[in-house]
Order: sequence, then structure tokens, then C-alpha cells
Amino acid sequence: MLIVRRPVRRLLVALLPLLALAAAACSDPMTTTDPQSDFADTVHGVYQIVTILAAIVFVAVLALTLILAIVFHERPGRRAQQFHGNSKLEVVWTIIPVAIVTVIAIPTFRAIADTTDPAPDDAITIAVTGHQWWFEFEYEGTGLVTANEIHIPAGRATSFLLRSDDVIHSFWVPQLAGKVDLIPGHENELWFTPHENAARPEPYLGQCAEFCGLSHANMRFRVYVDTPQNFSAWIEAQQASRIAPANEATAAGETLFLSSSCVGCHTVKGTAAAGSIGPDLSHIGSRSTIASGIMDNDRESLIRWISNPDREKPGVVLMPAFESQMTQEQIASIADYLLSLQ
Ligand code: HEC
Ligand SMILES: [Cu+2]
Repeated sequence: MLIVRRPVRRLLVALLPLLALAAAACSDPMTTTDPQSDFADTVHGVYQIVTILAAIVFVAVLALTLILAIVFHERPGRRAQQFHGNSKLEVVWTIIPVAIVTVIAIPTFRAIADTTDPAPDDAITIAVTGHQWWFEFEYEGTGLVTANEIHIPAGRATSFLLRSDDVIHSFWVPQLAGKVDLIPGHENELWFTPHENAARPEPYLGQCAEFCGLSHANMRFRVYVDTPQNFSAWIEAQQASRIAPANEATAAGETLFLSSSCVGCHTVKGTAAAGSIGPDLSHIGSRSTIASGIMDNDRESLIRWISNPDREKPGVVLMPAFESQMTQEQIASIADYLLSLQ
């Protein structure tokens, strides 16, 4: 039978929850350990080297500490004592960290050089603007503006021009790229190519990664990596201008929407709504979520959101609560109209 000393056994028991936590963190969809682009591969490479070295240092230091404590502890007939000044030992434990830091530095500098290279000429360019608390995306050269959800093609580079309208935010999609800050008055660029086989129906989850105020944790976004054909189809659908109401109910919703203050803040292409304070709603019906990923995009959520946005997302100061100005029927009719904007 394996005999483990009691202190060692206790230590193992104490470490178990930590191991469980680490395993849970790895299965999270917002993981850096399952990279799906060239950029994320590079970052993951450095991460692996650092993790392995850190694990070796951790185990070595812990083992040495345990061995020394067990072998040299005071017992009858022997006194424990400290000693000072041993040049050989000091040289050794200076050289080892210098060697470790050097081994980490080389791939790190290479990764920095690789990820800050200029984007290839055929890259798709998306201007990203951070707002408290949502992301605005503008596909350059297409007139296409959207919010919080984007589609990009697999196997082709996309370059993001990162800007901010208010405070510092940060762009981070752990499986694809980041973190790079969105800084007011300064443009950062980030580009990456999703793997050919990264296309899938589920989105890659992104998150603002720089504390930016009350609803920072609610500032999420989604990146759909499409096959090239699906991507072209998506762009084409999003470029369609006015979507005519399909029935009386959505027609009533459109009339209400266009006669409300919504038009001062939101754009719906092909109508008189041309505001630019809030997200472009031209194709809001085609998104899977609203309010930067915190609510499903369905009738009930839209009603709740329009009724009182600040209740759903604390700190939304710009968009007023409409429950005091409209009936629930009117709000529901606007929700139906918005959902029809596919
Ligand atoms: C004074 C400006 C303002 C007015 C007026 C306004 N909104 Fe908004 N709206 C915003 C802002 C800003 C956001 C983004 C809030 C956030 O996510 O943090 C927003 C978000 C939204 C969203 C979520 C969009 C998305 O992509 O997630 C919907 C839907 C919406 N508004 C509908 C409406 C409707 C309908 C009206 C009129 C009844 C209206 N808004 C009036 C500023 C406004
Ligand atoms: Cu933030």
C-alpha cells in the first residue's frame, strides 16, 4: 500500500478544489487554451511556455522546501541551524531565473513582432468604436454598420481599427485575439485570420476587457466566423436598405418608431431614422442578442429593454425608459417591428 505522510496528504486534499477550478476554467467557451486563429495560436504558444516553466518552478520550489524541511528538521540528537553566505549557491539561483526569463523573452518578443505586423492587403477592415456600454462595428467600403455582433470569414484576414467614443475599453475574443485597448483620440489596429476550419454556427464570445464603468461586465460582443459563402450572403443581406413592413402589425410599429424620439438616436436605413447615438437598428432582427449580449433578441426582452433599459443594464443613461411615455401595447408593436428588420 502506498503510504503518504499525513502533511503531504493534507496538501493534496487542499489542492484538489484548485485543480477542479482550473479544469472548469478550461472548459469555458471564453478560453485562450483552444485557439482558433493565427493570432490566438501565437499567444497560446507563449502561454504554454510560461505555464510549463512556472509549473516546473512551482514544483521544484515546493519539493525543495518539503525535502529540506523533512530531512533537516530538528530531532533528538541534531540541532537545526541556518547558515549564511554561500557564493556557489547564490550564483546558481541567480543564473537559473535569468535563464528562465531569457527563455520566456525570446518567444514573447517574436509574438509581439508577429502580432503587430501590418495586415495583408486583402484584409477586410472593420472600424470598431467602443461606447459605454456597447461595441459599434463599421465594415469599411460597404456602408454596413452594426452593433455587438459581427460576422467574419474563415481563412481570410480581418483587420480591426479600434477607437473609443468615451473612455478606454478593450477588445478581447479569447479564442481569436486580443486584448487590445480602444483609446479615445488614438487608433489601435489588430488583425487576425481565423483558421479555415474555425467556421461554425455558434459565435465566439468577446468581452470588454478594460474596466470602463458600471456596466463594464455587461459589455460583451459576439464574433461569428462564417464560411466564405455564408459570409458573402450575410454581407449582402445586411446591405439591403429599407425592409418594408410585412403586415399591418409591423407597419403600425414602424409608424410608432418613426414618430418617437427613437429616430434621434438610432438609424434604420431607408427611413427617416438617422440617429447615431445608439446602435444602428437597420437589421436588429437578425441579431441573436440585444444590449451587447446580455439579453436574447426576442419580443419579451425587447419589450423589457424599451420599457426601462437602465433596469436591465445599470448605467444606461442615454436611452430613456419608455414605460412612462408609451403603453405596453405600443412598446410591443415597436418590438414586433424591430424583430421584422432581418
Ligand atoms: C437618447 C438616445 C436614445 C433614444 C431616444 C433611444 N435609444 Fe435605444 N439605445 C440608445 C443607446 C445609447 C443604446 C445602447 C445602450 C447599451 O447597450 O449600453 C440603445 C440601445 C437600444 C437597443 C438595443 C440595440 C442592440 O443592438 O443591442 C434597442 C433595441 C433600442 N435601443 C431601441 C430603442 C427604441 C425602440 C427607442 C424609441 C422607443 C429608443 N431605442 C430610443 C439610445 C437611445
Ligand atoms: Cu469595459
